[in-house]
Amino acid sequence: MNKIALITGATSGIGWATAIFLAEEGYDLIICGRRAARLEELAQKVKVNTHSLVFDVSKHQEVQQALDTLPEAWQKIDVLVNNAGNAHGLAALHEADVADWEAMIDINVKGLLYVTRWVVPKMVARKTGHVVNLGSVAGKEVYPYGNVYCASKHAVDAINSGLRMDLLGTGVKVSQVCPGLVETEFSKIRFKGDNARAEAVYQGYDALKAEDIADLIRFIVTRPAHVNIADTLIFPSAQVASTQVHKQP
Ligand code: 8X3
Repeated sequence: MNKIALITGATSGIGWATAIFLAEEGYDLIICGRRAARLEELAQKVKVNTHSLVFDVSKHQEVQQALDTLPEAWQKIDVLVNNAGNAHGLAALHEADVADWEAMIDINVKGLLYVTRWVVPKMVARKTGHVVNLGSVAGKEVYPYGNVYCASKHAVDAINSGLRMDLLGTGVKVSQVCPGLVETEFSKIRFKGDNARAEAVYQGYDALKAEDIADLIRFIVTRPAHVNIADTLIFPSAQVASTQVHKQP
């Protein structure tokens, strides 16, 4: 049996591209998300064995129940890519929608924890494994109106470091990928379908593509056993910080 990678949020963007790149590396894939039809489409596209799990990462019971259905052979997960996550809204904290906060904390933080809590004990038992967490530049700095999204990604940053410390000596590696501006569904979700506003985020420069991040994840998981890329920050060349982007008119 090939090595196995489990990818959350595999229905689009970075998760989708990572599934394709890890399949190219010969990984069998457990692809997870809420949209069954998209997982089906992805399963058809890759040339490796796949197992699709449809669940909402923010619901602890759903996460556990879905993962518990994995056949024994599929439970030997070598790589966990904690990719599921999004921004909801961009607003001053005192004016923001509480439901947006709930979504970001539940998905970006608690969802990542739920999946990790299920997968990592099995990695520890096998003395091998690699967790790759999708952080963000928003986990390294704060930008105006980003408040709770930035807090959720700062939490991922802390969880990433804490998990690496807790797993010292177990044979399980922990890495973080922190992208800047990547052109995916990210802004469409943040701006709740206001596509003109979402598209404007990526205009006037060459934004990163989902494949650029997937390529970095592929690099990270294909290093030799003695090498752990603990953390990475990846920007488009036209960006140097969350609020500093060189745009052509
Ligand atoms: C995505 C980066 O700057 O759009 O996490 O929030 S940013």
